Amino acid sequence: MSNATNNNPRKVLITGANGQIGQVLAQNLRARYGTDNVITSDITKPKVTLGPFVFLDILNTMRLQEVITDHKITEVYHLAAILSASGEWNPIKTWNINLNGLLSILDLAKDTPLDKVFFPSTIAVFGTTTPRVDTPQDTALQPETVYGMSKTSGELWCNYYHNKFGVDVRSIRYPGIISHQSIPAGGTTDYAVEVFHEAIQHNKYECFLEKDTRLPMMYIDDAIRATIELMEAPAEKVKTRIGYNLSAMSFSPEELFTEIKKYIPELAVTYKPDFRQEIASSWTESIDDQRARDEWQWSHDYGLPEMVKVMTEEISKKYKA
Ligand code: AKB
Repeated sequence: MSNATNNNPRKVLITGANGQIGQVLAQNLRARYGTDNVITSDITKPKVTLGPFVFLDILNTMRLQEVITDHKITEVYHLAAILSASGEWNPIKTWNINLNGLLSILDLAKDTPLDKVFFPSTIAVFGTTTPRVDTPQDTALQPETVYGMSKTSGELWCNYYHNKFGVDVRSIRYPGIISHQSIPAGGTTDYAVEVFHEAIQHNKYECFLEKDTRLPMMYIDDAIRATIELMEAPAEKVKTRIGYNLSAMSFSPEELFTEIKKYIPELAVTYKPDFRQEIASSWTESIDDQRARDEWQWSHDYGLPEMVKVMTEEISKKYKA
């Protein structure tokens, strides 16, 4: 990724910025485009504010319009969403937040200076009718969670607004994201972050998935770099306006715990699968991301051993401090 450009006219808004991806994305975009050119927003104030922040409930369309016009926003990273596990507790609210917020943003992008939108999609768009191994870019999308349904529909709306109104909207199907900066909540892949905290603090972990459930995963630095590289790619390279498949590593809980035990041999794991097992079993286990590699030269840096090393180091530092 090249360095930040000077005289950058970009003015970025991140919605749902308090979440796992938003916090790290904001930090990276601020380093590239300047602190004041990146406005974070959410429904609650973050514990630490490192730049401009506004309160924004994504369902309040008037407020959204006000923020976008008052701050002369040119790009929105629309991260506000309810994830797969939480979504099942409140399906209609999840549908409204995940889809209606996106529709308001796409519609504003039609006729305001807002000219670029990022929509995070997910491996949750896949379902049991999708090929499980090396899942192709163009494939069956019959998700079984409301989160997956909202993201699949969101992808189609992005494609529609691009084709019909020329909105420059770009999207990635994120695998499970593994990060040390925050503890994610509400997702099915969260176990892969939780285990580091439990292992380092207590030498034990009770896993809510079966030991052999393999899922696609990605380290946060790869996810952030992919997002920025896609958003900065010349428009003519971005030929796909539904979510790009993106891949870095795939592992099962057992494979992850074996790698962690190289650093924490005392780690004792038990398995107690809950409702999230059914969600995980409906997703695919590895992803073919050749399209992203061909079109905008995506490539990942972190595999399982590199990710476990950096996660163990970073989370250990946190607890020592
Ligand atoms: C979740 O588990 O819901 C998310 C995702 C894969 O989109 N991490």
